[in-house]
Amino acid sequence: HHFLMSLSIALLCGFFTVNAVNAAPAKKITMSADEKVAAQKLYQDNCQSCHGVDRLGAMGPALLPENLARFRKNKAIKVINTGRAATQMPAFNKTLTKAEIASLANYIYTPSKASLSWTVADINASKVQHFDQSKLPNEAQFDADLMNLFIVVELGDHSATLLNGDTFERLDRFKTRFALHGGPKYSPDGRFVFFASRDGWISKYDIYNRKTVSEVRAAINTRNIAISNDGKYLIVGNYLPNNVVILNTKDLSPLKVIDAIDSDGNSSRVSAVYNAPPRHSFIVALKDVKEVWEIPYSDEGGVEVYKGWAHDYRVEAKAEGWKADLSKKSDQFPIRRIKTDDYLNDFFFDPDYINLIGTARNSHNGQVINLDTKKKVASIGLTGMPHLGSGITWNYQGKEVFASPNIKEGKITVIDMENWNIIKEIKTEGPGFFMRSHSKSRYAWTDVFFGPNNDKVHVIDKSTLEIVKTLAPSPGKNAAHVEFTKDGKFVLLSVWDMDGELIVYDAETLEIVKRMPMKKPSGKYNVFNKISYEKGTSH
Ligand code: DHE
Repeated sequence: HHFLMSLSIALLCGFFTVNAVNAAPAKKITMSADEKVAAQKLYQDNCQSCHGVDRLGAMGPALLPENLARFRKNKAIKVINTGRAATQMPAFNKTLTKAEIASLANYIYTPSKASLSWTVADINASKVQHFDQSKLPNEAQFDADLMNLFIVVELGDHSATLLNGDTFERLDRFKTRFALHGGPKYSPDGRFVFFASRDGWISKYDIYNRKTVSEVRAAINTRNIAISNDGKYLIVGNYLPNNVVILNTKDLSPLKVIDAIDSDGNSSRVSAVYNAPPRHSFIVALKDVKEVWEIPYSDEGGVEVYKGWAHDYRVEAKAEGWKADLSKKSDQFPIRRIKTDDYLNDFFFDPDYINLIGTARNSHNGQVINLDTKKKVASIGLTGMPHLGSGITWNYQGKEVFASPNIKEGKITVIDMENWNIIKEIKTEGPGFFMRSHSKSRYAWTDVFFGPNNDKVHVIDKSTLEIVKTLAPSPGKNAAHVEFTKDGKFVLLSVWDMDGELIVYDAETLEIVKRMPMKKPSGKYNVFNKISYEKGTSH
């Protein structure tokens, strides 16, 4: 049922090493009523001022089973005992007894009795305006190629680095919200970047002024965000509550909250949201129902701007109750429902955004669904657990191919996108998580995120589909996630460790050019590659 979650448990039990991910969903914990009352009192006296009423989070992260699913309880006990470096979290081992700390740790893994609703009023009330945007200069306050900047997320101390992609010098390092996840999203001009934290915080950072300008809490437990082509709208996909929230990027005010409910009335978690640029729409992946949604967002004629579904748009619109007049505020963001045969996890889109490739929950088969006709067009016999979300495409012998790593088996699967046949499975030294390339580079890079070889990365020649080199950037430490510079000439790689590094490689000679110490750097995102939807990168 909890597919991806159980996926991370399976991975943890099987493969994860110390520095990868602290993700082990907690066992269901039960406390007697008396124990709970005592623990609640302890919580109110010691934790509430930072972690919020009803454990919903405040300055500190939310302490609810849903938000802690990736955090082992013994790690929680350790954090309560000794505090957390570089945060406001103090050590409680001097003021609380061992039993009290154990009781608190149990308490935070029990469900909250408070109704876990998060209304528009809550969203509005959470808003933090750090700077008045209208008073900030509209030119970059530093000298650099604004298209070749990088944001590097450093998970280790919940920070991010703004990096000059020509000189590889830091332009800024700033605090982020606790536990960011998914790629941050840039405004189409590259000036602003939006981050999402697992606790539902959305932060808007003004690159030109190197300032976090505003923040809002859109939900209690969030998956990821996507931004519209025109940069006006940001959609937030959530597990708690089961909904998507559409924000105005100008001031992060909520424009619409859409509960994730299928046409039969069943509620579902939202596993992810995506922007589909040629369609002028957001795609919403639903975890617990057999539907995928498309939400057209354009104000210029709404759904009609996309030619692909003009053919049946009016018929469909009528059948599904779409409102034709999308210039009317209340009619904005209609839902186009696409019913699927199976629950779909982990998505990838073809470069034209006509087909969606998803893995079916039980069979792990790839399902190809045409978004225009809403029909399944092919099934791909995939084994293990392909990580489609990290897939990339390139041109191989005159045709478009799609390649994705596999979280369970040591292989990269390469698929012909014309007939959906598997062309090749490239054997790797273990299961991997991320994959990257650039249209100007002949190589694709992939990590070996899981297992004993997680310090290795493979460099694959895109024209032969062979591994040409296996690197060990920092032996013994997990190496993962690369991104190219704007021109494809350099590759930035993470040594995913508390005592980690960002390593810059020459993309052609594969020699190291620079090493920068960083605190568990995870993803890194190049402005140009992201805003131009470069084929070798994530979107
Ligand atoms: Fe991610 C992206 C889902 C666990 C780091 N991850 C994504 C995206 C999805 C996703 C749907 C694409 C969203 C986007 O970028 O807008 N991730 C999931 C899961 O379902 C899973 C397996 C379980 C979970 O707990 O959510 C999961 N992810 C992890 C991790 O354990 C990682 C390694 C560490 C972490 O940060 O929690 C992790 N995920 C990332 C990163 C990206 C990402 C760094 C962005 C990659 C990119 O290059 O764009």
